[in-house]
Amino acid sequence: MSEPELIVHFTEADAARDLRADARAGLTDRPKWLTPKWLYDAAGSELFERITALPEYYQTRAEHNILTRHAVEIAEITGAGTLVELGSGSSEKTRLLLDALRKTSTLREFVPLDVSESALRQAVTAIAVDYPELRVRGIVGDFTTELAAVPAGQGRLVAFLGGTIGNFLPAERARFLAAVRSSLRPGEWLLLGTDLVKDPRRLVQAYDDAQGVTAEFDRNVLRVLNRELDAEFDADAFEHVARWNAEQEWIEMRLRASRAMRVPVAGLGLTVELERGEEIRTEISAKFRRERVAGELADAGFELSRWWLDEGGDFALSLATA
Ligand code: AVJ
Repeated sequence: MSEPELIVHFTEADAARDLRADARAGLTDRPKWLTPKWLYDAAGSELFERITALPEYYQTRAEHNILTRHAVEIAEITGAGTLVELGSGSSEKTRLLLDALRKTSTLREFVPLDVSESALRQAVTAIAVDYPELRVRGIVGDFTTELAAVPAGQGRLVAFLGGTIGNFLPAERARFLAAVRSSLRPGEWLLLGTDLVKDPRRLVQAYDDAQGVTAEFDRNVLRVLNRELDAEFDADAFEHVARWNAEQEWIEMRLRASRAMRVPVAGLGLTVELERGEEIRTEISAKFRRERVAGELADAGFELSRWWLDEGGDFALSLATA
């Protein structure tokens, strides 16, 4: 086994600076908002892992179902020498792809990119043990800005799974896809996971589960602000709200103040005032139709080559070529 490498493009100091800028922008805006990126500290990542096992949250299982059935086909079509995974987290689903690419024996290198250095360190070590023939190069970075750091490989397949692209606003999504495209050479590949538009009741349940795990995940962002910015949010005084925005076709998570409050945020030198019932938007999670995915990929300079659904028809994987 060759030792896994870790390239740090994004340090704790960078994260702290970005969090401050985001929190200041969002908490002084009307309506107030926070960026979903900050939901994933150690506690938040653990809560998200629990979400993926909830009966209401079908996305992870659905994407797993697609990969189980089509990973070999993906390997055969792309013949990728380098697998790049954006926002890889624990890289669990990646193993399905790695196994398939290993079978077709084209794969030489795995490059996971994630903001969380600790998650990446664990993932990279585990993968290097189980796939000793691979060169493993983890990049600690923000996948919205750090794509240029992805090394030129031998025929790259960039995987952006889990439906995370849904967390971008439409303009951010367009910018992101264009950046991915410009980091690739013609003939290289993008594998993109997107959740699909469906019965709003199922969508709302997926983001407001009966056990309240998603509510805790949502409220955890306030605990992150308390710890990182010396804020004094009483997280339990916020109610978790999941709402379907039919016009935009996205789910919104919000935290609703159950009483009026003035919250000191010492690290930003400001006090956040909330009215009773006022909401802070903490996430959007866009849901897609095939035409939209194909159109947005085309706008970014990709051509949609394959479109696969899980057996329930809930989730899609797109394979597109640059
Ligand atoms: C990890 C971004 C795909 O948007 O469904 C889960 C995060 N939020 N429950 C999603 C999430 C609430 C999730 N992604």
